[in-house]
Amino acid sequence: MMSAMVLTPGSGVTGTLITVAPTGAELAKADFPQLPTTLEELVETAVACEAAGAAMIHLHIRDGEHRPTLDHGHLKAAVDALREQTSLVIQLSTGGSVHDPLDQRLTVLDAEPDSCSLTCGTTNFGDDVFLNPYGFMSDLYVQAQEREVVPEFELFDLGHVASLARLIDTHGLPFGGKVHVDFVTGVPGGMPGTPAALLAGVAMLPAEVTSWSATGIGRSHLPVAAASLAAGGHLRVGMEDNVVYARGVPVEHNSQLVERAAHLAEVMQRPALSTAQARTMLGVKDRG
Ligand code: KMH
Ligand code: ZN
Repeated sequence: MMSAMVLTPGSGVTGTLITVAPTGAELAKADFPQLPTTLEELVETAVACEAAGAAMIHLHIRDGEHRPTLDHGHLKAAVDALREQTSLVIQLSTGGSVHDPLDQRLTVLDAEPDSCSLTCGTTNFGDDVFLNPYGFMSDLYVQAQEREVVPEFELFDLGHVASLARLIDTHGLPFGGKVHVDFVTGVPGGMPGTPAALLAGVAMLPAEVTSWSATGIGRSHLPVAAASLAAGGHLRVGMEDNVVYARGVPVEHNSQLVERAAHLAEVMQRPALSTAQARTMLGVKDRG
């Protein structure tokens, strides 16, 4: 059956980029044994999620005790394994956990990912503070340009949109010439996970932005996904953001969330982008 295509504003690309964020840095393996924390589990998850429609993976890495780590060996092993076993765009988190020092967060680029997250401001994060002073953002922006890594700008609040504009004005476009952002909504302390808040952020985006996606934490996961699709945005899903599939039904595997996102995108006549289409849309370097 032929499906009508809807043009995503600014990108010139049809379809929906689905990013999976399978692990995060906050949940404990002891509480969520189904959370992929070992390299083997990550690879299995990535393969299943690519088959279900994901084109990018947002990665936080855990150590042998399932604790968040920025250790280079662990990061590089994950990047290499996923590059070998999948064609997903590999995005490493530079946000890490709220306990990671800023200088160590910059070293994430040494693992040569395709993409890195770059959060555009400090955020209250529950009872913690997720620190992103302007100097850190600026250093990360320039180092990503130099390393030819495509940043994904994580926007937790409307002020972050203004800081993104300042970064672009100061340093020019990121590597690849595209500007892709992701609204992370519903974090306690950040912008609420509501369509109204999301649309306020979208309305503020600087003209240089070529594509945007959104995720909603917890119970805002589905409403924000629906609002994003309706407004021409892309989707991020995964256990980093949401561990409840439906009322009373826990997520058992990240691929369930990707499958549902792909279904929603299909219904909205914007089917999941392939990894090749995602690479073009994001301006990712061909790392062979
Ligand atoms: N874990 C959060 C403190 C990112 O990956 O860049 C930060 C975070 C954002 O998840
Ligand atoms: Zn993250």
